[in-house]
Amino acid sequence: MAITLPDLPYGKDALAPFISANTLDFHYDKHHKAYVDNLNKLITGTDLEKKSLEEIIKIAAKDQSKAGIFNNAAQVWNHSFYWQCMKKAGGGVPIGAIAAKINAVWGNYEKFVEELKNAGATQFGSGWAWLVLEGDQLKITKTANADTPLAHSQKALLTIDVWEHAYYLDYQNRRPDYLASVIQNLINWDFVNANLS
Ligand code: MN3
Repeated sequence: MAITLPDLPYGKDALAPFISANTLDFHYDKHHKAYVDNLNKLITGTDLEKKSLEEIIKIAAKDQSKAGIFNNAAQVWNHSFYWQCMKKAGGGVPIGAIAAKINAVWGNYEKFVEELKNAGATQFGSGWAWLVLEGDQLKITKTANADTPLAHSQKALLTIDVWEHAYYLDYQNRRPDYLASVIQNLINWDFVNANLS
């Protein structure tokens, strides 16, 4: 069972002008695909070959000798999840069950946005900003490089990729502008609500 590159849930130009088709050409076709190809090379002929992606991540997270496998597997999962966290004409104030939960934890949407932006902006170097469930507790977190909530017994609800390859073609060094733009214009709250239930 080879790991496969899932289709993007929208066309390459669906997220423009906030994330350009040019960025998706590189980010999905080159970066995401490379993680899939690298992972398949690393697991072919090993006992991980028949495992699911989630199982591979959890096994490799506990074994330092499998760091390369973990990095590629987690990046495959994180990217597949990230694409689904966005949609054309998304973003803005949340709807559904997540809205009440966000208000219960942060008081209001504006404070939540501030914390989420801060997590992404202060992740030193490459990584990810997340909204996760830890038990019943809603949390904003950040992870470095390929690290993923799956490796920490957390349920991912939402992520924003803050590796430079996610925004450099569109925003150059202005990571905070990219974060603000994704939050305001692209977050797929239906997907977040589906993850919550
Ligand atoms: Mn990326």
